[in-house]
Amino acid sequence: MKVMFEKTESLTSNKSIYCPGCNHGLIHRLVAEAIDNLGVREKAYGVAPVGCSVLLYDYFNIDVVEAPHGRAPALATGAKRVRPDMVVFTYQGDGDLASIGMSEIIHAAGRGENITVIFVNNANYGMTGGQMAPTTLPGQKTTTTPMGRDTHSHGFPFRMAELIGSLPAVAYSARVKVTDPKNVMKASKAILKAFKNQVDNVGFSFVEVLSTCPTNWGMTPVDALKFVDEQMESYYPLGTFKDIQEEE
Ligand SMILES: Cc1ncc(C[n+]2csc(CCOP(=O)(O)OP(=O)(O)O)c2C)c(N)n1
Ligand code: SF4
Repeated sequence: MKVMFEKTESLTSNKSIYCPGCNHGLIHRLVAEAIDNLGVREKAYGVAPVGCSVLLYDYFNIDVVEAPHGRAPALATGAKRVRPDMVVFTYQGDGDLASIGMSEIIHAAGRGENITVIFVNNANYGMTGGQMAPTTLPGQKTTTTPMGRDTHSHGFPFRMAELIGSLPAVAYSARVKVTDPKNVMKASKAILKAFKNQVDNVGFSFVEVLSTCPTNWGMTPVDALKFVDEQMESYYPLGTFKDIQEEE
């Protein structure tokens, strides 16, 4: 019988503690598949953030280190420079990457470190109860913006994939979503490319994945997917914002 689905080698069999309908689990799977496809499981080295994916080592069957808040790109830089043979990636939420660790990510991208960054944008601080993040949409209600994000006093959200893509030393920056099978396939390709770039020494590669947080958004998993499609994507367009291989 043809095998339609099996566990990836780079994931453990541990049960996830993510909330029902959260996209973190699916995004983990895509990262693990990329590592398996490239045959680099033994050389893979993940750097976990603060936030809901802090327990990355429970789910990935690879070496994972826990970085202090927002410092994953700095830790990944050190690891990759000491062991260039390793395949080093960070996996970060929007609070971790675009708020607490904004400086670290911009400088790592500015230096063009040969690492892979997976950025999960769910428009709020998930783990700590749904506070406003730098990515919260204008008008979006969170626990710290109960009247909705007011751009006059809270500023505008950062479009990280565009920002990173504007830096000269960056090799690849893209934004994807995982709300349906077609887009999961596109996300899978982008994540694979971001890892392959590192293996091929192409340079700093960044993939932003629009993601759900049904718990803090106060939505069903289905409505949360619709929110990504109908609200998030209009502020955060999908696409490739930098690809030096395409430019050559
Ligand atoms: C310097 C600092 N600021 C804030 C916190 C609290 N904190 C821990 S996890 C977290 C949320 C991170 O959210 P995000 O990165 O968006 O990931 P998610 O949980 O949504 O996946 C916060 C604010 C902290 N521990 N230290
Ligand atoms: S709080 Fe949000 S981001 Fe965290 S596991 Fe639950 S749904 Fe996912």
